[in-house]
Amino acid sequence: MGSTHSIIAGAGPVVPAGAQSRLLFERAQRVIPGGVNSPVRAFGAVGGTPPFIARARGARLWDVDGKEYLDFVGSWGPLILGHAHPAIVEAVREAAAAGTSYGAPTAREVELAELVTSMVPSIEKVRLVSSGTEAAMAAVRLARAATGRRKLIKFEGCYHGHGDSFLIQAGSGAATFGQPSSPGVTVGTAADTLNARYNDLESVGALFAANRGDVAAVIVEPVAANMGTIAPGPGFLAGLRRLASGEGALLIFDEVITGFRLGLGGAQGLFGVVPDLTILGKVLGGGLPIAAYGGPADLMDRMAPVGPVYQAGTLSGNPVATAAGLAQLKELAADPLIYRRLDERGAALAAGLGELAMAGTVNTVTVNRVGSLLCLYFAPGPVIDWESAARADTRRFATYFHAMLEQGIYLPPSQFEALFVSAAHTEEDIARTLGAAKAALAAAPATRQ
Ligand code: KE4
Repeated sequence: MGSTHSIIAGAGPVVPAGAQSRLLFERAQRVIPGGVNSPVRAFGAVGGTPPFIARARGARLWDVDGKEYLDFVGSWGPLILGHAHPAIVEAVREAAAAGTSYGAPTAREVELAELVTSMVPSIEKVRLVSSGTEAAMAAVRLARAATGRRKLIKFEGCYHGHGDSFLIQAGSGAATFGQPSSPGVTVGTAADTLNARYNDLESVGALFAANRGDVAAVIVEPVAANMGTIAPGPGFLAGLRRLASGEGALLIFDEVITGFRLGLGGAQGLFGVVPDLTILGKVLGGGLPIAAYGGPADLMDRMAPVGPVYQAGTLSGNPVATAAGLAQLKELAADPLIYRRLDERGAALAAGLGELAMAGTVNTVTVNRVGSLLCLYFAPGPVIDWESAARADTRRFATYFHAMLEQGIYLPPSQFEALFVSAAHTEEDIARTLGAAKAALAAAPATRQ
C-alpha cells in the first residue's frame, strides 16, 4: 500500500504555489486514470497541474497550497448560491446525523419531488437519480419505449453525460479532448444516434425526413452550455417543438445546467417552450449527487414499478443529497431578486469582457451570455453552433486561462465549457476579474491569421 499523507490545507504556511498540488497529482496519477475522476479536471486542454482544492466558501476556493481563487466553475454549475452556504451545510449536517442512506422511501424525497413539480409545470411526476448521465439515459429509454422507435436526434457539441447514445459528436470533455465520439460505443448504438446542427432547424427536418417514423426523440440543451454558451436562436426551440410533435417524436430538454439556473422554471420557463420530458441536475442537488427526469404523469408512469420501463439506483433520492437540494431550492425560491442579481452579475462580466475584447487590435474574441452562464471564445463571432465554436483558438485560450489562474481567477479549464456566476460573486469580484482579464488578454494576443 502506498504511504498515506494527510494534507490539511490552509493550516500551515503558504508553500510555493503548486507544490502540494503537484505532489498530489503525481500520487493521484498512480492510482486514478489521469489523476482525476472526471477528465476535464485534469487540465488536459490547457496544460499544467490542476490545483487540488482543500476548501471553499462563497465565491472562493483555496487549494492545498493555500492559494485563494475566485471560482467561476462552481463545481460545473451546482453551486449557484456559492460554496458552503450555511443553509445547505446545516441541512446536510442534520440529515447525515440521522443516517446517510436507507435504500427506502423518505419524506424528503416526496418534498423535493413536490417542489420540482411546483416549479416546473411540465413535470407532473419526477424520478430522482444520482447523475445527469443516468437521468438522460433513462429519459431516452422512456422515449424509445413510449414511441416504439429507435433513433435519437441530438446536436453536435451538446453533451448529455457519458451514456453510449450520447457520445457521438458530444460536447464538454468529449469535445475538449477532440474525441467527440468515444471508442467503445458500438456501431449499432452509434447508428441510432443522429446529429443535427444547433440552431439549424433545416438540419433537424432533414434527419426526420430521412428517418421517417423511426425517431423516438429529439434531445437538446435549450441553452447549449457544453460548447461554451450558445443561446437558442429566435424560433429554434419552438421549431423543435413543432417538428417533434408533427413527427410523433418526443422533445427532451436537457436542463441539467439550465434548470433552476436561468430561473425557477429553467430554460423552458424563460423561453416558453414546453418539452415532453425534462432532465435536471446540478443546482437541484445543491452540490450533492442528485439529478432527475420528469414529465407528464401518463408518460412517467411507464417507469417501473408502475410500468415496464426499468431504471433503478442504490442511492437515488439519497436523504443527505435531498436535504442539500431542498435547502438550495428553498433559498432560491425565497429570494425573488436572486435571478435578477445573477443576471446583472453575468451581464456586467460579459459586457466588461466584451469591451476588453473590442479594445484588442483584432476582433477575434466573442462573448456569449445567457443569464449567469457565459463564455469568452477566442473565435470570430457569431458563435451559434459547434462549427463556429470549434473555430476557437484553443492555444490562445490556454494562455489566457493560465494568466487568469495565476491572478487567482479559476475558470473552467476548457474553451468548450461555460463559466458560472454565482449569487456569492460581488460587484467587486466582477471588477477584480475584469482587471485580471485585461492582463490575461494582453498575455494571449491574437496571432496574425
Ligand atoms: P453528470 O453525469 O456529469 O452529472 O451530468 C451529465 C450532463 C448532462 N447534461 C448536461 C447538459 C451536462 O452539462 C452534463 C454534465 N456537465 C459537465 C460539464 N459541462 C460535467 C463536468 C464533468 O464532466 O466533469
